[in-house]
Amino acid sequence: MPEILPSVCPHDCPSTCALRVEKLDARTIGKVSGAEHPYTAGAVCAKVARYAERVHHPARLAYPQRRVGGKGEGRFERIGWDDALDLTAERLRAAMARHGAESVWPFFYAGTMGLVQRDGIERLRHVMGWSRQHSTFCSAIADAGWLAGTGAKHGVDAREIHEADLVVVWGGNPVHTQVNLMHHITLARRTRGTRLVVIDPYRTPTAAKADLHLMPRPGTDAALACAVIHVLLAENLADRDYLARFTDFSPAIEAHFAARSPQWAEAISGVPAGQIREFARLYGRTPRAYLRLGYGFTRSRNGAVSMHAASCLPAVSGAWQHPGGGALYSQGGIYGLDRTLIQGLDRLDRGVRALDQSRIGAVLCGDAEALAGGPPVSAMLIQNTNPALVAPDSLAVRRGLMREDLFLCVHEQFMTETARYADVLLPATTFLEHDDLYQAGGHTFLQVARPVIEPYAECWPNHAVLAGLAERLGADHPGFALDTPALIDATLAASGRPDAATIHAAGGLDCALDFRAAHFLDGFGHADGRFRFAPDWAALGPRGADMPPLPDHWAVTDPTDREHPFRLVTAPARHFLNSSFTETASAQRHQRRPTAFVHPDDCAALGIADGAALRIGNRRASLSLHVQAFAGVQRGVVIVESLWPAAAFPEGHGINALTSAEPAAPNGGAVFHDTAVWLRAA
Ligand SMILES: Nc1nc2c(c(=O)[nH]1)N[C@H]1C(S)=C(S)[C@@H](COP(=O)(O)OP(=O)(O)OC[C@H]3O[C@@H](n4cnc5c(=O)[nH]c(N)nc54)[C@H](O)[C@@H]3O)O[C@H]1N2
Ligand SMILES: Nc1nc2c(c(=O)[nH]1)N[C@H]1C(S)=C(S)[C@@H](COP(=O)(O)OP(=O)(O)OC[C@H]3O[C@@H](n4cnc5c(=O)[nH]c(N)nc54)[C@H](O)[C@@H]3O)O[C@H]1N2
Ligand code: SF4
Ligand SMILES: [Mo]
Repeated sequence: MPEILPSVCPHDCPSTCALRVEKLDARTIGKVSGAEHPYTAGAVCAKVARYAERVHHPARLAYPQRRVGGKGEGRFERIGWDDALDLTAERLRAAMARHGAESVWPFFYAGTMGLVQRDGIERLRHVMGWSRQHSTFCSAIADAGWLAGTGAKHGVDAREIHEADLVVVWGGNPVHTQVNLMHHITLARRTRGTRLVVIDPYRTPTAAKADLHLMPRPGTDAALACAVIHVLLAENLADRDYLARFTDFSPAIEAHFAARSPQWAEAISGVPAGQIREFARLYGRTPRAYLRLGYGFTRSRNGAVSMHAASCLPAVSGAWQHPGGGALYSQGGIYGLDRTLIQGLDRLDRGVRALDQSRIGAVLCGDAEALAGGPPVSAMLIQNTNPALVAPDSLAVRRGLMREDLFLCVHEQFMTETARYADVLLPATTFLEHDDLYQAGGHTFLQVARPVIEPYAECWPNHAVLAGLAERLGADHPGFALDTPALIDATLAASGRPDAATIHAAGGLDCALDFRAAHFLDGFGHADGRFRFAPDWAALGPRGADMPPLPDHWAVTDPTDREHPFRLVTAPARHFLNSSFTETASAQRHQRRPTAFVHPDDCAALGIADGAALRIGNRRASLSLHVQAFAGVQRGVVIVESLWPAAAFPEGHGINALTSAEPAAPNGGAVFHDTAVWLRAA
């Protein structure tokens, strides 16, 4: 019998699954499955069930390397760890000597969600005074939109789905992106007859399972939400007492919604007025209505307005008061961890410039505004992200990475699009080979994971690389002197939580808020305790001033015109996780080839046969892929499930060559699902 060890999935996914890993020997795993944990409930996605394929992949980076070919060519020679870290430290010091500390820009994202391995790079940054990162790839827009109304980043426990009579999945596709949520919804439907409504511009596998699927044009969700509220108010389905006690509702706000009818919303969203009314009545007549708000509908220039508008629904109906009623976007705000030691917050200087990670192309290409008027970025250290593929306006990113005067150190598990541009390339462990501490967005558990197997070849964890550089750079901070388990224990102690061994032995620590707090029954997160229909957008970011004062359709999305008649949505593919897993043969087999879902009538109008070659493009770039005639989408909308590697396209660049790096309001954020394009037969 192989040994079975516990672990935690580190990937960038709200589920943060509690895992059971079959250990075959000191260096080898077998199957991965879901642990008996209240949220994971024994289920994991197919990608991670097959993790042996990724962790034991022959293309794993095995040892440090130094570039010998031209930038981006991908030719390297093997070197030792000492040489690699010496060389990196020397080049970082040289950049600082030439242009100052702000010319070094450490860059990271959530390839691992472990707090030590993901966020430790912040400690080195702050101690050295290097440029800060404004993290905007994923949640900046959604966070602002959610906080605008509720004022606090938490919501109703997903376990309450079992007490709900209606679940609304708005702008999320859990069958692809968060399989455990689907598991709980399916159980509730079976045991309680819970109904499911999905709001998504295409018939995703989640939408295909729904009792009702509303299929708006991308970027029109606020109009839809306003019309739903219009019906609730007009048909006596609003909870007037709740509105008066818990919100800033007023006659002026009522008049605003009275002018936003289902017919008005139909003209904007393409969702039939009758369907909007049907949904509003179902929602308004179901006290136990659970709204699960995804990220997808916020990846637009008006995404924060859409998120806020949708979050107004339970404030109008009063669903927050009932078991199984209310909303969840993320539980990210409940953990209350003291991150000082991990992130070196005691050394944070807010006077140091912060550069927007989604504008990495403009930053590296020397755009003065993107550089906040400061020096050029001339050295980078990248961990846990693949910006050459995943950042918007990716051709600009690649132009920037080609700069001969830029020093780039990439710490990675695989030879990604970004790794190919490295001057120094370092091999990273996976979560199965290092310790970490995890919190979750989709559930409420803090979890600790220990290594299951020994590090592969010469791979190092992120923490070790940072400590090695800190030593060479003379960066002094207690966090570098501790090993990862000690860093976790010190963080837990500073946060008033039990130690790592206790949490590990218990299979996690439930940090759920009690019913009243989770349902905001003691008030919302704002000073006056009220939900806000009229947000203070300006307080949420520098681009808040021009935003609509009340929920409304805000027509700032990439406009279609005669040359660009289609709206492109680049929704996540089931078998890829951002740019991860694209290296595995099984994922490639399942996803087949880059495909555009296009309405059959649009295919006919364009003279493109189902399965034919297709080109998609705009002013930034064009790409070749294949078409699939697909009736589950409005005319004028095209879906390309992502993120295929650049090499999957004959042009050698990925889908983000088409997306814009224009920052969303109010606080920045990438607008991945907001792109006007043309389609042509290839
Ligand atoms: N298999 C897989 N799982 C993943 C990921 C992955 O790439 N692959 N990525 C992970 C990450 S980093 C994240 S942040 C989460 C994201 O997971 P989700 O919260 O599910 O968000 P998205 O996947 O961006 O988009 C979800 C849905 O939103 C829809 N959508 C796009 N535009 C609009 C719109 O204007 N209105 C409405 N109503 N819907 C819209 C898309 O069509 C898509 O079906 O998933 C995580 N899980
Ligand atoms: N067109 C389009 N673009 C998108 C999106 C979309 O929906 N459409 N989604 C966006 C979203 S929501 C996100 S979050 C971003 C995410 O995009 P990325 O930040 O690139 O995220 P991942 O692909 O999850 O992980 C990046 C890398 O982290 C590495 N990694 C994992 N663990 C470790 C570790 O412990 N140490 C080190 N050194 N490396 C590690 C992996 O090998 C992987 O190559 O993509 C965004 N880009
Ligand atoms: S569903 Fe998400 S958290 Fe769970 S195993 Fe898959 S990627 Fe990891
Ligand atoms: Mo994300």
